[in-house]
Amino acid sequence: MLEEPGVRAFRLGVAGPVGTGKSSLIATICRALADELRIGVVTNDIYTDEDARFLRAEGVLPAERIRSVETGACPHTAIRDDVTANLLAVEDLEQDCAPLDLVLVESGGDNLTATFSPALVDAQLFVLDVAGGGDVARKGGPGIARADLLVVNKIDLAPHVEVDVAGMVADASGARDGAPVLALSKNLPETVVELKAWVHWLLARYRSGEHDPLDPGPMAPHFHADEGGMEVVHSHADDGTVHSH
Ligand SMILES: Nc1nc2c(ncn2[C@@H]2O[C@H](COP(=O)(O)OP(=O)(O)OP(=O)(O)O)[C@@H](O)[C@H]2O)c(=O)[nH]1
Ligand SMILES: [Mg+2]
Repeated sequence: MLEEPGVRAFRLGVAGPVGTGKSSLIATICRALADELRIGVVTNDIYTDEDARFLRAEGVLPAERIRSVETGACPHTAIRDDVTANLLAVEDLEQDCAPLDLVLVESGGDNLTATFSPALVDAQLFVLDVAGGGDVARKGGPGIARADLLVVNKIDLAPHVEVDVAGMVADASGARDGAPVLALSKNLPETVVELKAWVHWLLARYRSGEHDPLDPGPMAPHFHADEGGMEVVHSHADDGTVHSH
């Protein structure tokens, strides 16, 4: 539990394309850790509160610890560009249900470019699905490359969709300079144990001050009218991206 009452919770974002298993993963974390940590959840849906209703129906947490934000726009807007609605939801949740150890924020399902701003979460995981194809991990993007953890999810389905999980994990590790990749299935308890261990590890690092929130991007290719045209390539050294001007 919290070392000091009143300290804000560790905030962990869960992003990834539509249907990759974000809500199920959150339900899995809640089930696995409910006896050890006080957890709250904020879900984001574009037009509904479907994900919050799913989690309440799963009975993984007291209903008042599950809040929803209806974004009404591109999912990444609410987790990256203007995080106000989410930040208010997280802060209200932390206040109403204090003390919480962990708040999970689910992004609306988006494409490969969606990542959380560090203004909203302390760390983030990005979820891919083997059923999306073994090549996806190689295609890269800010979440795949720089999220704190990349999850290759639904590995129980791999034989049915002819995906080589070990190959997909190796591709993902290659795209991440060796940063952690977890092959997960909610139906394979040994993988859930690994997910649980990762959350504990990161929470311990956060509490001891060793964890630095990272902004994974994205920095989309763009041009500036007053710069030297399309041939100029420069690097944003602070976030590691390189792009053309
Ligand atoms: N076989 C299998 N199915 C899974 C697993 N995880 C999730 N699913 C299924 O995948 C579907 C989508 O899961 P969700 O958790 O709703 O996915 P999501 O990413 O939250 O979806 P959106 O919020 O709509 O983007 C559901 O039918 C889940 O039951 C898994 O590990 N194995
Ligand atoms: Mg969901």
